[in-house]
Amino acid sequence: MSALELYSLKTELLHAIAEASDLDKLEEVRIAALGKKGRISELMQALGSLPPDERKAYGQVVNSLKTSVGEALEARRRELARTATAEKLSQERADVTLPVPEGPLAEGRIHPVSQVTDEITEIFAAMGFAIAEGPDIETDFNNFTALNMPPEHPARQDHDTFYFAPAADGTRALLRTHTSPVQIRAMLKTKPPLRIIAPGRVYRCDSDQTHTPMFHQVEGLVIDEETHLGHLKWVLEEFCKAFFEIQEVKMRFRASHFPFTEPSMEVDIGYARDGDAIRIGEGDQWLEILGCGMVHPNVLKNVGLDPDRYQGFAFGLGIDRIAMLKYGMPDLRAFFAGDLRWLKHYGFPPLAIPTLAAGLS
Ligand code: 2NL
Repeated sequence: MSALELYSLKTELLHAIAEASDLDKLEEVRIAALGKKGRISELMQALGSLPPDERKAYGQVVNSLKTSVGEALEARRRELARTATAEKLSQERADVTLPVPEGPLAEGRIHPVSQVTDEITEIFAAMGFAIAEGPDIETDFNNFTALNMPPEHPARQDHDTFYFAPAADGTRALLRTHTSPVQIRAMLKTKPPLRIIAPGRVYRCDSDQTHTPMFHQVEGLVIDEETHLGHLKWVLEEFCKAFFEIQEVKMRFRASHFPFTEPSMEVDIGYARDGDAIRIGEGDQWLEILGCGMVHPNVLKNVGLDPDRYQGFAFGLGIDRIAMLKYGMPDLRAFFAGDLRWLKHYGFPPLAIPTLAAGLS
């Protein structure tokens, strides 16, 4: 091939590269030039049959042609890939203001227990509490002994505990009867100050109209050096206002007893009947909603904290009960029956995530 022919081949190939309008077309050009039977590859193969004195100079020309074409191919490939991505992005842009299409996302419902758990954790998270979790299967120490209920303590009987078969060393695992063991684990692991809430499943061998063998609880715990009852009252008042979405709340703290707190209190919230509905926060009827108190010095000692330096408060409430109250669900057992008609009626849309800013419910 003459120098002129080589030059025009180069012009032709560079032109075809520039004209290739997508990556597939560019690939065709590449194969036609540099593929096994491509035009440049054939020139390279023909080198072998040239007389040695011509081979070197001609080889250099063909090689430089090959390099130029290769570089032009790569530059064009990058350019086309970039525009292909931009094109794809512009076509695949999602309009997030469109309604959720028919399908699982529109059909599905969030169980009221999950909804209320999210509402409660959202409120405490905004007050600076961290969320703690632990296993459903617990040790006797974490569930009872550490909480100031030694092996023969009578309060253990009130818990109707599900025990596992004893291990070889005589210890018996159990299904936690409250979420307190989560807070015991937290105190054993993390040095104060501590502010946590522990939501989760708990188990008691008890089943009737108002009790199911598995139910849900949230407990809260604050441990610091100057924590007192005033803090506890404020936290619970703010919680009730936020949870029931009301401006003012009437609350009553009654003396009570728990082995793990001293003093201990049960908290009632005022309400009024309004036909079939009840109005929370006003009126002269009382409804018990939670238990609380200052953490017992023995509990602090049991997790290795000095009760002369640290104090704290704790509280516990039943999620299922408070969900029934807020959303007017009359029958606890329906919660765990798995009836889709019930879930359709009482469940929550999956994308309506409760936040304090947008309103909880
Ligand atoms: C109730 C009462 C309560 C606690 C739970 C607690 C946890 C630790 C230490 C001290 Cl680690 N206390 N939890 C305290 C008072 C009451 O629950 O009626 N729950 C449904």
